Amino acid sequence: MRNCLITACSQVGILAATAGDNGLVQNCTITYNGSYGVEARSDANGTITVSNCIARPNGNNGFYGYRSTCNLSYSNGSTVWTAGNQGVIDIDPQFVSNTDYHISQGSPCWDTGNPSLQDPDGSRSDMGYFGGPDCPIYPTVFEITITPNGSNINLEAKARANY
Ligand SMILES: [Ca+2]
Repeated sequence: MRNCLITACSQVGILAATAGDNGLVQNCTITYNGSYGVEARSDANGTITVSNCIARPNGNNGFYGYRSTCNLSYSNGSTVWTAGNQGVIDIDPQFVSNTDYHISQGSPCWDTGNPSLQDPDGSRSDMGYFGGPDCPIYPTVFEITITPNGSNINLEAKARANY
């Protein structure tokens, strides 16, 4: 699971509860859910590898490993029984707003993701949905030219990548 936004779930944002659940969760923003952000609790010792994620605020801890391994790195959220924990912080990610999950300039998630991953601009990866090599890139239109052409019009738009 890469570059997903998981928000407003009534319970856990991402739950690994089936025996043998294994997987990767990378560059996800998991926020405003009713319970844990990411919970690994299968009974068969699965391993969920979580990197470059933001899991706060949520109704319970950001990352929770229980009877299964939550191998965590370069992420932002509170932890219970997680493994690894390199580069993990628990600080306000400074979203643009409660409904816009871009991180603000100066956010502790800016350029603090896994140093082996880059953002599309070549910088060190950011944590969260808008970071990492697979982040969504939206065009921001900054110029529109409309030119009459007989009974039609020609429309030209210039845009830059925005992520
Ligand atoms: Ca970056």
